[in-house]
Order: sequence, then structure tokens, then C-alpha cells
Amino acid sequence: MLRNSIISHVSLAVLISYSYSSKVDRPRGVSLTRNVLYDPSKDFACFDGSGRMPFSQVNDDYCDCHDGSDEPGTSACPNGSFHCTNAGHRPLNIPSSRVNDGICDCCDGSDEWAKDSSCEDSCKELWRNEHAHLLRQAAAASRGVEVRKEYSARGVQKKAEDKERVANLRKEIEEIKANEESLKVRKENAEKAENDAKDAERVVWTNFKEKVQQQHDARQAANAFTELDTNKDGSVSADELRQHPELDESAEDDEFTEDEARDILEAVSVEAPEFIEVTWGKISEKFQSKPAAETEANEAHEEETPQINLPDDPVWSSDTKFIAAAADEARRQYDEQQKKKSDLERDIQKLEKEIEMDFGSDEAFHELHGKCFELDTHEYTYKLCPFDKTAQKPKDGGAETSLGRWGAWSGRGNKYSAMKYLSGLKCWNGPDRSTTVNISCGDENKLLSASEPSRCEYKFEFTTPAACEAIEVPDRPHDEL
Ligand code: MAN
Repeated sequence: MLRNSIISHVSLAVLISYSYSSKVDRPRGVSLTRNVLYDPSKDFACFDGSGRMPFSQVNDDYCDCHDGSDEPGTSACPNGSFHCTNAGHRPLNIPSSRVNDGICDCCDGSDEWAKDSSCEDSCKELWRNEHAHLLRQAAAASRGVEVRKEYSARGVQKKAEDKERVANLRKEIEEIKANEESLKVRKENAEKAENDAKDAERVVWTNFKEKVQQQHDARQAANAFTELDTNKDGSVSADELRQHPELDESAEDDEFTEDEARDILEAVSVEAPEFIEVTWGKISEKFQSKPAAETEANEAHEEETPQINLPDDPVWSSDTKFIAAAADEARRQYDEQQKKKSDLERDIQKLEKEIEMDFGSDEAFHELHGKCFELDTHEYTYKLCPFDKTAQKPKDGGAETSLGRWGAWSGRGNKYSAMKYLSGLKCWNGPDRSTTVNISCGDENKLLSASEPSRCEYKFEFTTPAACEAIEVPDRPHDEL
């Protein structure tokens, strides 16, 4: 069906209300920007090149082009698009299937042009409501922007202070390093003197201990000789030795024979000097003195040869004590400086990490560093410590569960519109817990909501003045017609 369709049906009311608008005749459903593609003095060419036809076939309610471009104002093409001018509000493109379907999609009612439609032009009212809402948002944003400025000033100052502190700490480290070598040499010299003095005393002490040990062994040997020489003839015979079966060297038989005893003595019998010098060394580990009641000698032996346990080191002389105390002091001074140096290095590292943190283009987010914000839900208390961690704590008691550690800014478009916290406690049979924190402008720093859209993947909504930007509210709607 052919139809005269070049005149767009713009409501008279809108024309009157927005007298500053300029009216441009164009085919129904065509936007102002696309109007140049519809020239009534030429044949119409489909946008996708799928056909060419007399201009009269534009909006004739028959779909000629694959892309629907010949039917911008009817529902003839399944994939066409209808442009509502919506004068007084904002233009809108809708699928052309919605044209004349009895439902008002465009606020100016232009999509329902066929019948006497009941679509009223609500564009003006829509605009008024939206405008009021935008004004409220803009007012809140502008309050936030003022707070953000304060945050920013503090953030900039904090960064400068941190840099200055790092420079000062570096100076302190340099001073320590300048003294480090001399303290080290002093410590090493003092330690060498200490070792030399102690070594010299240890040599004397070791000799003394050896002597004591030898005397002890000789006394034990003499006692054993007395005990073994049961007939008191001044020598230990094989027979006498056999009274101590524990000395039997052969494991095969349980008899301690005369021959075996002689093998140990290397003679028929041995006298005291040879026994002490030679035999005792062979049997001392196995020899068991008979119970005290059996021999008098044994009693004497037990009394005379108590175990000797001398410590490894002697009691140091006062000279050595003095040298050791000097070494202790040199060590203490060196260690103290080393500890100071590593403490300073740790402080510098911490500060540098903070300096390198991205607190936004104006440093406003610095304000949130070191603070935590909580939200109580039915089951958990959720926690956000910006630039540090997120966590969840059951309200009925129990330990805090890590939902992630600071990862990175992750907003799409504006990267400061979201934060990512990663590598939290591993989820049973699932991923490590992680949190996305969406950041938006608000009068105060507040954790608004916390949810778990997918198991162990958490989503927080957080408002802060640090995210506020001035909103420009247009004072009048668009004037395209
Ligand atoms: C805990 C909480 C929940 C989480 C489950 C997963 O109960 O951390 O948020 O879904 O563990 O097992």
C-alpha cells in the first residue's frame, strides 16, 4: 500500500510549548541525523545496498530492504527501527515492530499514529520529573564534591609528607651505613680477642680434665685389680678373671674358658702395673664390679671412684671475663645498629608502597586508606577496609572469613568506579573468595549493601564523597523536532 508519508506528525501542542524548536519535514520514524539519507527528489537506496527503489516506496508499508531502512515509520520490516522525536524530553529508537501495536512507547505518542491513539504526549511531564531528580542528584553531588576537595587536599599533603619521611629515613640509614664498617671491625676484633683468650684457657682446662680423667681411670683400674685378685697374691690369673663372665669375648658359647681368659690377659696372670696399663683398657667397658656386699674392695671402689663430670668450659679468669664483656658490648652495639637499619628499611618499604598506591587523580581516595566500614545483614557483618581487605563475620560468633585482599581498581570506563579484592579464603570445592566493590558518589562513606551473586563471589556497594563529580543538569530539554 502506497502512502504519502513525508510529513511527520508532530503534535501541535509540542510545537506550541517549545516555540524555540525548529521543525524539519522528514519521513515518519526518521531521525534528524539520518534525514539526509532520505531525499524525496531521488530514488531511495537501502542502507545495506540490498535494493534501490522510487522514493514513493519509502514507508509504503511493504518491506523492500533487508535492513528495513525503507520502512522507518511502519512495522512492515521485522528488523526496522523507529525513531521517536520525543520533543520536550529525549529522542528514542524503538524496534519498528512496536509501531502501531496499541502500546505507547514514545512519550510523544508518535509510534501509535495509525488509529485514534489514546497516547498522550507525556514528554513534558517526564522531563519535569527527571529534571527534578537530576537537580536533587546534582545537589548531593555538589555537596560531595566539596568534601572530596577536602579529601584531596589531605591526600596530596599526606603523599608529600610520606615522601619527605622516606627521604629522612634514607638519611638515617646512610648515617648508620657510615658507621657500620667501623662497628663491624670493632666487633670482629673484640670477638677475636675473646676467642683467643677463651681458647688459651680451654687448652689448659682440657689438659687438666685429661689428667683428672687419667687419675680416675687409674683408680678404677686399681680397684678392679684388687677386686679381681681374690687370692691376694699380687696378680690376676685367668681363673680369677673367669669369675667375671661378663668379660667373655666370644658370643658363641656361654662358657668363659681358661683359654679365653688367657687371651685377654695375654699371659697366665698379670701383675698390677701391667693390668692397669694394658688389661684394664681391654675390659673396662664390660667389667661389672660385684655387689657391694660381696667384696670390701668394691665398697672402697664405689666410694673412691665417683663419676666425674667436668663441664666443657672452665670458669673463666677475670681477664677473660673482661675481654668477653667487651666483646658482648661490641656485639650489642653492632646488632643494635643492624636492627635499627632493618626497621628503617621496613618503614621505608611500607611508606613507598603507600606512595605508589593509586588514590585517584586528585588523591581523594587516600582518605579511605587505613579505615574500615561495616554493614550488618541478617546473617553476617560484612567489612570493607579500602586498599586492604574485605571480610565476613558470622553474627552468631565464629572467626572472620577473608573475602579478599586489595587487588586493583577495576571499573569499566571510569576505573575508579569499582575495586577488586582477590585471593580470600578458599571456598570449599570452589574458587578463592573475591569481592567486587562498586563505588559511587555519596554524602558519606558508607557500605550500602553486600551480596553474593555467585557462590564465594561477593558484591559490595559503597558510597563515598571521594567519587563525587559535579553533575551538569541541562536547563531545558532537547529541541529536535
Ligand atoms: C560460608 C560463607 C558463605 C559461602 C559459603 C561457601 O558459609 O562464606 O558466604 O557461600 O561459606 O561454602
